[in-house]
Amino acid sequence: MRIDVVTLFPELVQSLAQDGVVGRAIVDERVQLATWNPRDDAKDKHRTVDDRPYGGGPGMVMKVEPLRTTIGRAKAAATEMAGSPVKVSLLSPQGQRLTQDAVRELAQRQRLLLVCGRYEGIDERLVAAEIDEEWSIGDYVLSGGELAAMVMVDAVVRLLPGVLGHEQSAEQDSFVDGLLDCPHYTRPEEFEGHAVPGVLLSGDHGAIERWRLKQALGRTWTRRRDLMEHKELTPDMKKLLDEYLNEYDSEQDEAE
Ligand code: 58G
Repeated sequence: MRIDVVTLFPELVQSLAQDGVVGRAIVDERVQLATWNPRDDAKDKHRTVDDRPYGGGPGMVMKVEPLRTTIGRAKAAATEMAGSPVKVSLLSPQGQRLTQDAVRELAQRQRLLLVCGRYEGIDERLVAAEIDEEWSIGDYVLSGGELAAMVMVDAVVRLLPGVLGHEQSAEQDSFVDGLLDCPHYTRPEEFEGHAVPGVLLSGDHGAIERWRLKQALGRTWTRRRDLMEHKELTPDMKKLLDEYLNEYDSEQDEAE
């Protein structure tokens, strides 16, 4: 996948390439990450990218130019690679919510072109002319689109074929079947008087799978019931959830 990011802070976005899953994917050439800085397209002496808002009020607004030129350059470079035009995506609190379903859809694409705003936002005429879709990572305000874009890149890249090893395949994750993840344990077998659940030491893979599903169902029910409202549970899942609620009644989750 090719990812182009328009940003006044290219070093911040490129820090994704330094470590971790995304860094590895870039080294392995499964992902190309390019950044485009509107500052480089500002022709005046002070390389101005912002201006005061019409109508007054605090803060500044990103000007149509040079941002339009930068988006145009990024678009041309991204399109050159594969022919078909790339969708231009803006990160903002006004966008569509980035859910795991949305991440899965984005991971199917050949290219992403992400536009990061700063200040109070971007001149709306630029949004109308150049932006194809708007995404939000959640209901809070950030001082720039970069962190939101980086969240999107991380979530998408880890779903690309070959990026995660067999070991921690994305299929094993939380949200894959719309449920929260089960708890995980590693050595030591006992920590401050708390033992690892016995079933995980049993070697009975069927029992382990059922325990994990039971935990996922129980945690989702107690912590995020909203995720389950539209989910059809099989009779077996209902039984596991019931068992969980009887076993963990007034324990763990309630105390948390
Ligand atoms: C219009 C309005 C265009 C994303 C604001 C651009 C970005 C939160 C999120 C903007 C963000 C999120 C200005 C600063 C948006 C820019 C940016 N805040 N929840 N801040 O995904």
